[in-house]
Amino acid sequence: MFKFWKKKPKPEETPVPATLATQTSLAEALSAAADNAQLSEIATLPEAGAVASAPAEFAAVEPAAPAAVEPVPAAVTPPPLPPLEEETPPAAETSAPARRSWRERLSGSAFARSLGTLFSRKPKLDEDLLEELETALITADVGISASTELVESLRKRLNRREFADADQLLAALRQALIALVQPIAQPLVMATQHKPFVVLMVGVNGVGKTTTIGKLARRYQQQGLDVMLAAGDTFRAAAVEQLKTWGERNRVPVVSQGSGSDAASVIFDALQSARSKNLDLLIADTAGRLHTQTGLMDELGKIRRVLGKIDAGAPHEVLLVIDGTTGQNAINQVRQFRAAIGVTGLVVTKLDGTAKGGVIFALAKEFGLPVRFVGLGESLDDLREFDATAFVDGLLPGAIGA
Ligand SMILES: Nc1nc2c(ncn2[C@@H]2O[C@H](COP(=O)(O)OP(=O)(O)OP(=O)(O)O)[C@@H](O)[C@H]2O)c(=O)[nH]1
Ligand SMILES: [Mg+2]
Repeated sequence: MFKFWKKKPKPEETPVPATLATQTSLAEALSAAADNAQLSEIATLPEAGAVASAPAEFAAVEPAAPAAVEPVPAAVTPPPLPPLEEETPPAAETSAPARRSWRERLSGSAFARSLGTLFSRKPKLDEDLLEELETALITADVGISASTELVESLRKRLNRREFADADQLLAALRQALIALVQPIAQPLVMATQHKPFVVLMVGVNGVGKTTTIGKLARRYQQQGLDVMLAAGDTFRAAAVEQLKTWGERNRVPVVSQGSGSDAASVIFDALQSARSKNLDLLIADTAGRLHTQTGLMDELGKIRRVLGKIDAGAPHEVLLVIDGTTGQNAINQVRQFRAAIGVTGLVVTKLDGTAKGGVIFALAKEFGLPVRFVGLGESLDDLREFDATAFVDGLLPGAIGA
């Protein structure tokens, strides 16, 4: 067993040397994993036949040594799913289960409210309107650079008398906003040659990583994929339990070790297990972390190095989860996580509620990173693939006076 996996080094005193993990041979790493696997707990499904009679049993603990694991046949049909219970379903949602529109979800944002107010008073086409518009965009987190650029291009067109009325200016703003975010509306495509496809969720504390994992697990399972989760947030015991609950709810196996164990080790074990079972998708949770927590940020690099011993391309997707209410700090978060592990896609959560709504435009302007999903609420249906047109139309008034 590897000591460096078990011991959490204090970064200030004993930083993990960058070469430590890479010096380990594959054979050593695998035997270490077999060792670690004894310590890992895999909450998994009962046998298919037992599912109907005992749907809530997830207590089976199974050694993860590959030889002892029966591979899941590729064509296996997932067992029928129980009705999904939301963690804390808001009263309105329990009585109105219908999928809500983007506009319903986004209408409370500062973006939608201020633009709605601005255009509802049938404004005159003049410099005052452009200035108010610029202020509204900046205040709604669109960011100074993107807001200035948007308004400048409208100003040029206004001066060329391209707009007969405010309706036409609004239509031009809509087109410009869509054009800004259309390039980043790129859904997550899982290349089938990666089996399992490994998704690593990262982000600062409380942004919605674990909740999003639960929703993604359910989504992909419904698409017929065999999914496994790795409880890589070993920082808090409650985090492991939270993920296990999602696993039980979705009937998806969850690989975990005790809290305080090494995150890289847990995720390594999970990848080995998912591989031996021929599963399609492994989604790994991680603890929330700030860039100031050097040890935790370094841990991300270690996770990548260790996974690379099994599959050089893993993780195939690093999803940075951003809380949509964060404002311009989102820009710093992307910079920091990019530097620590590399980020291939974003999930922007909590765009409902108190989010100002504009942060995705700022992110698009600054980085151009794909936004895979957005969270428009706490229910399962509220995790949507990012749709540029639906998003912009949800934020803007439908027409002047609307
Ligand atoms: N309104 C709203 N709430 C959300 C959304 N996504 C997540 N949440 C809530 O955000 C809270 C935090 O979610 P978690 O999934 O625990 O966040 P986390 O990033 O895993 O947190 P840590 O593990 O502590 O870093 C929970 O109450 C979620 O229900 C969303 O799109 N909209
Ligand atoms: Mg979490």
